[in-house]
Amino acid sequence: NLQVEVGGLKLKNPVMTASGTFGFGREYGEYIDLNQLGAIVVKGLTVKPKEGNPPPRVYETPCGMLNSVGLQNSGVDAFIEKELPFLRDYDVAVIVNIAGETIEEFAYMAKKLDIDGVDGIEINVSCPNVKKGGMAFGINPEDIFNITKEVKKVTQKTVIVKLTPNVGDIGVCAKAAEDGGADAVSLINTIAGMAINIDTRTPVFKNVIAGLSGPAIKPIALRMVYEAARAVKIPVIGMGGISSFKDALEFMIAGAKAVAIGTCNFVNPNCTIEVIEGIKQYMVLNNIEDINEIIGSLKVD
Ligand code: ORO
Repeated sequence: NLQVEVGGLKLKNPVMTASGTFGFGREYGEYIDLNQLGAIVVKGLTVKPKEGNPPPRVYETPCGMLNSVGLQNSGVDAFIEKELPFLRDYDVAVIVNIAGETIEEFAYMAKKLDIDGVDGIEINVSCPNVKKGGMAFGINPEDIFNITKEVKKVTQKTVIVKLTPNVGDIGVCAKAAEDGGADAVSLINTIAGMAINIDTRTPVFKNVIAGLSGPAIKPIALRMVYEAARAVKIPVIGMGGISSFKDALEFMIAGAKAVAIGTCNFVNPNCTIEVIEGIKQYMVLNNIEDINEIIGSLKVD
């Protein structure tokens, strides 16, 4: 059995896409069978259409990627009108990532999205690229608590809170989400990083700070997922540099009930499918009948 339940949401398997790396599934639908995914987490939405940050928006490092997209998207209404009908044609859970600038905006979008075809809401309190300096609501446990509470009031959907790693104690942030009524937490969003052009001695990104993702952040993400899973009773969705089924299993053993694949989608569009297949083979080889046996099974003396 590959089925897992994440905060009331039954997923056919624990592998989902990470917000912002999979668009709304259209492009990837040409390469892979979207029906095979545990869930699709769509690109972050804002109340109004957003142009995003000036270029460059991405920059490759030897072991990861920096991004400063700035939440470019066409807004929540365009999503409901144009993208959701496409996703509804598939038998896959749809989780909608929302990024408000105020508590009211989060609640406004969550209420609008309390409709058929949306299975879950992911509250994005962790985008590093909107305010200069890379700060987000997610660095303040009180903000996490309040936003979660207001969103929970207006939606029947599974509410997931996406946490930022740019904090001292991730357990406290995960607990704030749980106390606010979250059904699950997901982590990590990108780690604040930067790059400099040595010829011009200027920052590569206009905002100076950008979000680091990919293999470079995996050990940090794994440690934070482990800490968060110990701090809360609600399910944890683990992500950060997962590029193989082995990476995914590490996160699950550390306590993640599900995992999300982000940056690897850019490198290998078939990555999610390969991870699902790899987990299946691992289970057969190790006589594991139920994936849930693996979750949080880390042996620590
Ligand atoms: N980039 C990230 O790394 N995380 C987010 O949540 C959003 C963005 C972006 O749109 O720039």
